[in-house]
Amino acid sequence: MRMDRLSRREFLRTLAAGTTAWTCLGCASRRLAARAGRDKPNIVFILADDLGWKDVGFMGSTYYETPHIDGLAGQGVVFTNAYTNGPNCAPTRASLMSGQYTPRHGVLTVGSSERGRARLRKLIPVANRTTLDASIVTLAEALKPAGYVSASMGKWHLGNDPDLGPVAQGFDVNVAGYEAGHPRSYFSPYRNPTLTNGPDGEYLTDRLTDEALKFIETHRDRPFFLYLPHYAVHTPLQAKRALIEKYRRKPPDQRQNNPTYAAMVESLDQGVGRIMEKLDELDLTRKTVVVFFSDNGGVKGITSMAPLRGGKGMLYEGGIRVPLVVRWPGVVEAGRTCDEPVIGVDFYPTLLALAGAEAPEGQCLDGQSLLPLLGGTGGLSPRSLFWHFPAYLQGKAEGARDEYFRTRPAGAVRQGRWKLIEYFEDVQLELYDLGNDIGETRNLADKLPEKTKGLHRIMTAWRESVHAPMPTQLNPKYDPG
Ligand SMILES: [Ca+2]
Repeated sequence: MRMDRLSRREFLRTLAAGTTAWTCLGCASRRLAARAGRDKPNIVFILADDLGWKDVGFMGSTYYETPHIDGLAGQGVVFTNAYTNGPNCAPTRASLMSGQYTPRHGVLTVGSSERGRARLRKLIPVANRTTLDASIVTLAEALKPAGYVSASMGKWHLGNDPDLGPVAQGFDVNVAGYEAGHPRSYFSPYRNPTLTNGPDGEYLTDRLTDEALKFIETHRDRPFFLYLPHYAVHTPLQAKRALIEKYRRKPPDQRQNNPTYAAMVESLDQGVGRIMEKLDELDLTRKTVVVFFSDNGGVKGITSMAPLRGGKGMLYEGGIRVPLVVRWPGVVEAGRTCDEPVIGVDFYPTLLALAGAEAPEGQCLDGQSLLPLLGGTGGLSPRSLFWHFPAYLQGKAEGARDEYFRTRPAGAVRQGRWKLIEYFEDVQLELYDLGNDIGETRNLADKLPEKTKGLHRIMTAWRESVHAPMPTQLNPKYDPG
């Protein structure tokens, strides 16, 4: 099915209009909508864990080798300003599944919000939810009425079945997903309650790929949604020996130079390659939308996001800006780059729109459909992007404000080229011009007070609109001396 440019646009408009709106469309569009209904695209959503903005070849890494992911990038559109909803794992996943900013579902951080030494925490942080409420209509639940069979294969991190795991939340199949945020072992025996062990020494990333290929084979004749949240490349750093040896022999980059981590990245890349190959083999490539994304920035000390500041756990760009590719042959023009800022919650409306699925009634969705950007037919409505992280994360990290915490309770807003970060302990504001200073090296808050105030007002109003909980109580144990 090769679409010329005009019919491609028409096709996208039809999808964007949704299945209920066809009566107002012309005959040609109605035919296209009918075809869209019959030929709903499959969705393969590959989510890497802790993979940093520059941890793939197409984003500039010269040490890690990711030829398959780079190939995918060359066949799709690369988003250079793609953000996760949280600077760590669970918040981003809860936002992907719900389509909502973190204050709405309450998964604000991983585990306890009270990390680090009590005497150094000035505020009592906001209590965290560690599970996604069952009442939320997840992406899998929303796609089901449109005829999609779905699987979650890998890290879930939002609760356990039978009440809050992937199956409880609408997936037909769950492999390896439960409450844990990292594997006990990357090698079988896995000691994972939702994954049977393979032969001793089997590698988890390979196994998840095997399971994904089986799922694709089985459901080749109907629309499927494969959510593939790899455990890789989260710690523990464990990789296949031969690959580690390969990178030990390779001259390291000044900043990216961990052979085990590099080997983990390569295994992830091989998995992506095998999925692409399977789609080709089954003649599904043109019928399948493939998304490649990460859940937060890379971990400082293991990898480098330079020139971005900071890493996982921080609201600086290194913590929340990640690689993103979307491939959809016939709709997305190959080899394009898009600089428009996009964020995790955009996937929910995007995937619903391309599947012709209805948005759940009464569930506020915070993102925008990316279909106009994917098809190159238009832009998004003007908006700001927001982050809310009213929690403490311990650990020294380059780019942090002090040596005890990766982050103290904070919020951030991005509007166009501007980004404002607020640290809640002392209403400390930092303003950055990302257009000129992608590394967030020059705080312009004092130099541009009007811009700073304006963005702060926008962020405050947003917090009120989503009922974002703020830490306001002083910690009686606080004793910085
Ligand atoms: Ca993560």
